[in-house]
Amino acid sequence: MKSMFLTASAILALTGVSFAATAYINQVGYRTGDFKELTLFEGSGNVDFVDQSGQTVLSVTPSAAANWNGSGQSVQLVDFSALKTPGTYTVKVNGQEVRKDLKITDDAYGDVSKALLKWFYYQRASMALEEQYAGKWKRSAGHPDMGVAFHSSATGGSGTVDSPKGWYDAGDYGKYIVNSGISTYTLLSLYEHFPAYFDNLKWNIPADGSLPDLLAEIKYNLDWMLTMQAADGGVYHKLTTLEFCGTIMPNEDVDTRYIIGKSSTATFDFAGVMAVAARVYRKFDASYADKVLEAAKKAYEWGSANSNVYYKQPSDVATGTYSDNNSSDEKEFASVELYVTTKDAAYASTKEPSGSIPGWAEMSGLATYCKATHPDVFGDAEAAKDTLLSVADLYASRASTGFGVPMSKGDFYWGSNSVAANMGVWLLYAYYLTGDKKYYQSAVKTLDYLLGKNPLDMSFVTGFGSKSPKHPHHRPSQADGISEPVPGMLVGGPQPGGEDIGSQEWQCRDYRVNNAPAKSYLDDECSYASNEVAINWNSPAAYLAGALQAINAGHAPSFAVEGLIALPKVRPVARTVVGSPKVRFDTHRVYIESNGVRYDLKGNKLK
Ligand code: G3I
Ligand code: 9MR
Repeated sequence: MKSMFLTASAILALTGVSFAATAYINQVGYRTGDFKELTLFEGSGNVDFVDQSGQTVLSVTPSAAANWNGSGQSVQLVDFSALKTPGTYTVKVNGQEVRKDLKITDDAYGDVSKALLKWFYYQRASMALEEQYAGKWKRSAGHPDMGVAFHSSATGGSGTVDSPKGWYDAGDYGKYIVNSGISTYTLLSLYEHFPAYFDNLKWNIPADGSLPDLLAEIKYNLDWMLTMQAADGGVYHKLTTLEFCGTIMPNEDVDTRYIIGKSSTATFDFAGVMAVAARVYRKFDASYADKVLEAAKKAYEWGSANSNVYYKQPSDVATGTYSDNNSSDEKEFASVELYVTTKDAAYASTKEPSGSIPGWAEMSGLATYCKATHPDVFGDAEAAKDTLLSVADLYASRASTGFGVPMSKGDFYWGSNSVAANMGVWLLYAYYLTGDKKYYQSAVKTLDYLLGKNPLDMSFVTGFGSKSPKHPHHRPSQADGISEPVPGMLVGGPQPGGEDIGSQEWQCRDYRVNNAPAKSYLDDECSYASNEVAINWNSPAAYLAGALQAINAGHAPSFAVEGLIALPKVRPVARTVVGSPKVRFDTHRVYIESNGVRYDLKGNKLK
């Protein structure tokens, strides 16, 4: 039988109504000299870029429309890299104005990259946040975590232990070793890849100057993690109350906190993180490096003898579980990192490299990073590199069509924004190892997604972009009486699981969109499954934005291929450079050479 129904577009065509085009952009901004792309929905004709004086400075024909299974939309990609003059532009599609907020600036990611890092300061337990650092988000100290008792599940623990400091995990005030593991590792790797860049970068946190800000911040959490190790080397799973508290500030949450559980996964995560920390902190504080390395070795030993002690939530506990009944990936992560630090054959590993995107329960991809970037240490570094590149090729090919992002519909689960951010990080590793621009550009596209080039048309980082989350599930932001949420937080992001939907007063209305996982999101405090924040989500976003900043400031990881860094546009260099300066680069950095003397890009003499 012939259909008696007309399609929506046919009706609109008959009535003469046309769809309004939407242009999805990175709302925070595009870097002047960089690759630039927006995504167009329901557009027809050319896309024009109009400057403040009303002049059309660029006109682009979009790519052919393609479907994206994340949102079920048919969209076109618009490459406007040719626009290289800083400014704010209006975007017109077929003559119709669709955006006024397209920004191009030299330092587009500068503020957001620092804010993503600074958020870890806002998550600090056991100390007050002072106005000079925290601004209007200043708050009293909460959770001293001194003399904490052991829950009966924390085997071997007796009496009490002082376990202060550390970062709150997320929107709740718990401290969980498993999630601290991947978060702390990710930030440590950012420093390890770009030490010269982060030695000088500051974002106004309390620091005595003995460490760069990034390492001072990380140490605040490492110090807490160290308190979670038992005398036998095993590591307790978490430090929380028995139940989540209400919507209150840290100092108001005075329920008793316990050390709960002990697990193989927490122990191996701890071992891997401390092994990296031993390398990173050695040049600043050798005795701290020795201490964390000893802790790593003891943990590894306990984990190896107890590799299937899995966390099971006790019946009287209701806080986050981070349970995972497979510790082989955590062990692999700990093995390779301990091997790099010690070169001790006891930590050698012969596991096949994994192509799994890293996550709190899936650490094997981090071992792939480690092997692929240490060809001098691992006999199978080439195999790890092959795996890394084949996964990166898949991400890059996805990003070359559809919405221009590496994610596919199956990637939208709880914390989807961290899946995206980790894909961006993965792509950067491929770029370091090959210098192939397609990986770099795909990483930029991933950051664009997080900052607004997505079907929700919003930046997922609080305080950044024309539209950003206003009501994250984050107790301090909900309870502090300040209308703007704490800045620099990446929310979990869209996903169709709907775990927070229900009829209780603290639950959400159904916000899922059929066949559009990438639109299944609610900017409401109730939505812990799409709008919570978490340290393991901010850390890969901070890595992605921070690494792009470092690369564009002329830095590269020591293992990167020669010529990784594109020569920057030669800008007037500091007057301290005399003679006829030439911009040069080696595997580590871009520098200026003049009369046989080398300078950094600011004109400081290099050794
Ligand atoms: O990994 C699988 C994936 O392979 C599969 O395709 C997908 C589809 O179902 O599911 C994925 O598993 C999900 C897992 O997160 C991935 O990490 C689970 O469905 C999902 O339920 C699980 O959610 C976790 C959530 O706690 C509930 O346990 C989140 O990862 C985790 O980030 C979150 O953590 C909470 C802490 O417990 C407490 N503090 C706040 C924190 C953030 O919300
Ligand atoms: O705030 C909690 C958040 O961190 C967790 O991710 C989430 C799922 O475990 O639970 C939140 O707490 C809620 C609890 O589970 C049920 N009562 C209401 C709490 C606040 O929404």
